[in-house]
Amino acid sequence: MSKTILITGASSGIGEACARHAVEDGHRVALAARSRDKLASLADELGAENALAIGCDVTDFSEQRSMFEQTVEKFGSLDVVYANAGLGASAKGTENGDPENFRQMIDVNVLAVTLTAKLAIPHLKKSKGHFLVTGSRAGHVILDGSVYGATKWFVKGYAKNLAAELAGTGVRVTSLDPGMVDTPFFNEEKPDALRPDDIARAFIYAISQPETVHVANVQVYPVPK
Ligand code: NJP
Repeated sequence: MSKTILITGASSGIGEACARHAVEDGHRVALAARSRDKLASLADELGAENALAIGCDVTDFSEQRSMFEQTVEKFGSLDVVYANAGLGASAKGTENGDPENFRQMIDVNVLAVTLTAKLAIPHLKKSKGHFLVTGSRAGHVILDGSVYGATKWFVKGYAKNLAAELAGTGVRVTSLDPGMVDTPFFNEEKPDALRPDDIARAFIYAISQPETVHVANVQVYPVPK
């Protein structure tokens, strides 16, 4: 069945790859991020009937509200919402970390995810839809002093709490937890890392299950060396 899918952080990396795979699979996508130019050229490539570019800073609740309004106005309904926007640490650990970077990570990786979920719920209850969020391997392991890692521990716990709140509504919640992926998230290339397409296949797997199947968590890691 063709679905309407809203993806935050769709201007590069994992979100962009998920959007491409979704359209290849016959779905329609609303693409959200701050980089309007990148979104516009991706939407162009995917076709105006399949894709809508929406400039949105996810830390701003009113911009997110407008993102949902624009999506439903164009496509009529909303089946899948993927809270994928996120950013990493500018330095390792807490002692050497930059307080402004701590604030940005918490705003985007934690607060914005809760805002996306809050706004998604009424739409997803109507469609018996699916909420996904990008966690991380960093939310499963101890990384010395890592504020980034702790934001992803939040994501792991929050996805479970949200699934519990939505039990009985037909809405499913999935946290999608990658290991290292070669994306602009890093300032240098990561040849041994996963590719964004590897995560996009997991995304498609999660949203393609029958209504009776809840994929609660998908962990996708590079094969250990
Ligand atoms: O990184 P990147 P990934 N408002 O930098 C957007 C997690 N993860 O695809 O606003 C709206 O290519 C930004 O768009 P823009 C990671 O924590 C990654 O790797 O235009 N959007 C861009 O589209 C994150 O949750 C790895 O700058 C905002 C996107 O976020 C997710 O994967 C491993 C925004 C980031 O794309 C996608 O990251 C792992 C804002 N305020 C988890 N701020 C990995 N790469 O190894 C940022 O375990 N964005």
